[in-house]
Amino acid sequence: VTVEVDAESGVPLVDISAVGPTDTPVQQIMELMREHGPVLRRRLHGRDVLFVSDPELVAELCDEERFAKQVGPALENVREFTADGLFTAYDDEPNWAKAHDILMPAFALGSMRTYHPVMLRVARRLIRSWDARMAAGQPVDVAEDMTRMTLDTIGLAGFGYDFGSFERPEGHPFVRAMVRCLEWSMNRLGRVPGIDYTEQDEAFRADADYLASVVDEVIANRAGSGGGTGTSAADGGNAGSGGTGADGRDAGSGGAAEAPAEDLLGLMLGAVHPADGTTLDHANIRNQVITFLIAGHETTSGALSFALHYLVRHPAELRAVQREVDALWGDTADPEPEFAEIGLLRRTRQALNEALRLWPTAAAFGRRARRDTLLGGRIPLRAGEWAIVAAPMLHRAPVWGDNPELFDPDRFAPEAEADRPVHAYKPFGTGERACIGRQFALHEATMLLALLVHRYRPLDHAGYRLRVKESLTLKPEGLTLTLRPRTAAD
Ligand code: MNH
Repeated sequence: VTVEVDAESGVPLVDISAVGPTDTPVQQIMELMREHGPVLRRRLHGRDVLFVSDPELVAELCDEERFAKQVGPALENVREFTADGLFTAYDDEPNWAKAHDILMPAFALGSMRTYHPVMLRVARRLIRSWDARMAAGQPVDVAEDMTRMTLDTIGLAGFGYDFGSFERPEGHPFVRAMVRCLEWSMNRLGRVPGIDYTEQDEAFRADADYLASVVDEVIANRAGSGGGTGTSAADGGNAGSGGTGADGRDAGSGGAAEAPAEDLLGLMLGAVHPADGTTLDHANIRNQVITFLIAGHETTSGALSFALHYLVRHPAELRAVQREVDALWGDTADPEPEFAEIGLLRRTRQALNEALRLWPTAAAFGRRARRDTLLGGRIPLRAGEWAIVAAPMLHRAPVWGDNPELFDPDRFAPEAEADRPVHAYKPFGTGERACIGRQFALHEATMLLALLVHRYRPLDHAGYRLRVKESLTLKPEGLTLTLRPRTAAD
C-alpha cells in the first residue's frame, strides 16, 4: 500500500493494488480510514474511488440539492441480475419513479399492520426450530436461521410465496445462489487486469438464471392462482402444501400460499400509475421481485444476527431488553404480540439500532454530484463525479463519543439522539433513494428479537469471537449459540 497526500485538497491517495481489496473490502476501508482519516481516495489498478465518513462531509453528500444516488461499481454489478429494479435503477430511469410511486403505499407504516400476522407466523417457525434444537441440546446457527426467517417472511408477505426454508436442512437454494451472485458482484470489483474470469462469469450467469427461474415461478403461482397446492420452487425438491395445516400448525413446506389482500406482487400486477395510468411491464416486475427477495431479507437477517451476538456479549443489555418484554408478556409461554405492541418495544429497538450502528449490514452507498461542487470547501467534484459513504466509520466518528466500539443501546435514547447531528447515522441510506423497506425490517426484526429474548437464555457455548463475513452485505460468521429456557432467576 502506498500513500500520497494531495496538496490542494489534503485527501490521501491510498493505492491498494499490491494487496487487492481482499475478501473483506468494507473492513479494509475501515482499517485504511483508521490509519489515514475519514476521507480518502482508494486506488486499485488505476481506478480511484473517494470514500467519506466524516459526518460534516456526509451531511453535504446527503443534501439532495447537490447530490443524488450513484449506482456505483458494486451496484453496477448487482444490476447484472436486478437490472432496473428499485435498488439498482438509475435515478432518471422512468421505471424507478413509476415503481416507487406504485409501491410506496405498501411500505407506509400503516401497511405494516397487514404484514404483522405473516411476520408472527414465520417468527414461530424459527421458534419451533429453536425449541427442537434446545431440546436436543444442539446449538443454533444464528445467521442461517435468521436468513430462513427473513426469506420466508418477504416471500409470504410480499408475494404470497412460501419458501419453506425451515423444512430444508441446507436452506433454500435461492439463498445460496443469491449469496454467490452477491459475492461475484463484490469480487468483480477486485479483478486484476489480464486475468481470465470466464469461469466465474459463467457460474454467475447460471446462478442469475436460476434466481430468475424462481422468480418466474413466484409470479406464475400468482398469475394462474387458484391458490391450493403449492408447487415447490425451481429445484423441484420439496413436496407438500403451503399454508397452515389442519392442526393449526404452520407446515411451511414450499409453494403458493394465501396472500394478504394487497401485497407487493398484487400491487405490481394490478396497480396503474396514478399519473399516467400505465402498469409495470413484465420484465420490470420480474426485476422488482428479484430485488425485493434479495433486499428484503439479506440485510435484515444480518442485523438480527449482530443484535443477538451483542446481547449475548452484554448480559446487562440482554436483561434490560428482557425486562421490557417481560413487562409486556409476563411469563406467557406463547405471547400473541399485537401490531401496536411492537412499537412499544423501545429497548429492543434501541439494541437493533445499536447493532446497525456498529455493523450497518448494507455498509456503503454512493452519492453523485449534480453539478460541479467543492466538498467541504476543498475537495473538487465535477458534475457526475461521486463519492462513497462508508457507514461503519461514519458510525464510529467522534460525534459518537470516545468509545465508539462499545455496544451501548443508550446511544439511541431520545435525549442522546437529539444531541447528535442528523446525518451521523445512515444504516438505511439517504434521501428519496433511502431504504423503502425500513419499517418492514424494523417491525420484523424487533418482534423476532423480543420473542427470542422472552423465551430463551442464549449462551455463548464456544467462546465466539466476532468475525464479520462480507458478501456485499455483512454477517457475523460462524456464530452459534446454545439455548436454555428462561427460569425465574433469569
Ligand atoms: Mn433496504 C435501499 C439498507 C431492509 C428494500 N436499503 C436501501 C439502501 C440501504 C438499505 C442502505 C440505500 C442504498 C443506496 O443508496 O444505494 N435495507 C437496508 C437495511 C435493511 C434493509 C440495513 C435491514 C436492516 N430493504 C430492507 C427490506 C426491504 C428493502 C426489508 C424490502 C422489504 N432497500 C429496499 C429497496 C431499496 C433499498 C427496494 C431501494 C429503494 C430505492 O432506491 O427506491
